[in-house]
Amino acid sequence: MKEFIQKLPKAELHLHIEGSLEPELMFELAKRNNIKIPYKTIQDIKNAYNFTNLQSFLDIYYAGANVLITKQDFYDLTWNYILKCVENNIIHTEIFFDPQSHTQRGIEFKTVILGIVEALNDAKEKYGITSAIVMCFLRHLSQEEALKTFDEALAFKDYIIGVGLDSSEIGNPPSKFEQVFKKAKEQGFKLVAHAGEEADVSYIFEALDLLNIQRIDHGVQSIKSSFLMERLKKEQIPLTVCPNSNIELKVFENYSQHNIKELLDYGLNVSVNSDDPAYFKGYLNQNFINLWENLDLGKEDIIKLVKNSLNSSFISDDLKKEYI
Ligand code: ES4
Ligand code: ZN
Repeated sequence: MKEFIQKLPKAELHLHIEGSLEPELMFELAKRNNIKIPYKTIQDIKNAYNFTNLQSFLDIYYAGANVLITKQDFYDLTWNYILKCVENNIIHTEIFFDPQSHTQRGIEFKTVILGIVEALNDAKEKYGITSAIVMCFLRHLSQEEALKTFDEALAFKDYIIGVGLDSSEIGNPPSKFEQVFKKAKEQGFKLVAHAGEEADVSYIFEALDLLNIQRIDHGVQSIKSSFLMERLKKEQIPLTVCPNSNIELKVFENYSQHNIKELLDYGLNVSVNSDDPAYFKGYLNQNFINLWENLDLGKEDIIKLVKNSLNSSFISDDLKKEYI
């Protein structure tokens, strides 16, 4: 089965590029840029990755991102993830980045985006991997700050396919960002948002009805509303589920408690994604393997999950036909 999973050509739709920063590269960049990090060894870093909820992870994730300074750093970060795509047989990836976690530290927007874009161009050229970039707004910050970031992004519009919403969910509902999502829609951006990762289903309803999103990131709390489940099924709204993330952040106690199989069996459009693989013990294949080992998943289920991700991607219909 491991070989079967490995060999399937896959897409990834929910991956924070800053969450692919491996401890080894964090150490190297800290040294290169003369940045102090609170760890003496790579093992120290790994020991710190012991989370109790989303916020306990985010604190460490934002601290880790402080080592990213130059365009080359963002290139190296992205290139290392591309090498993992090759290992995992990921043929198409749609990556999130958090510009505000960098611009807030005085790093220019263009430094971040151009480093990422250059690596993704090389990925296409060297490995034929296709990709897209989705810019996320940090929901713990204000809508005003999101609007400012949006205006800054317009100069790089051609590189950004869509906008998303991430960071601390509870207490920061989608309704806080109605205006900026409306603007993004008017400008032709695709829309996604993290919703129902930890917070209740009202966040998912708001994301759908107030922000008009086309995909829900996580969405595993949907199961608590049969009304919502019916709607998600009927409209085939994609849910980009991240099993390792949900276990590491204690959304579910263990893999056998994860509800992805129930969502799939109900007829929802769910896919498997790695979220922040450097922090959550593994890349895409490992997510599938963990599900396979703990849930009653057949080969058909795995194929369906992979097809869902290719189908729900923002690639052109022509490319979709080629891939599926
Ligand atoms: C994230 Cl797992 C998760 N949830 C919300 N925001 C995030 N940013 C990076 N990883
Ligand atoms: Zn995420």
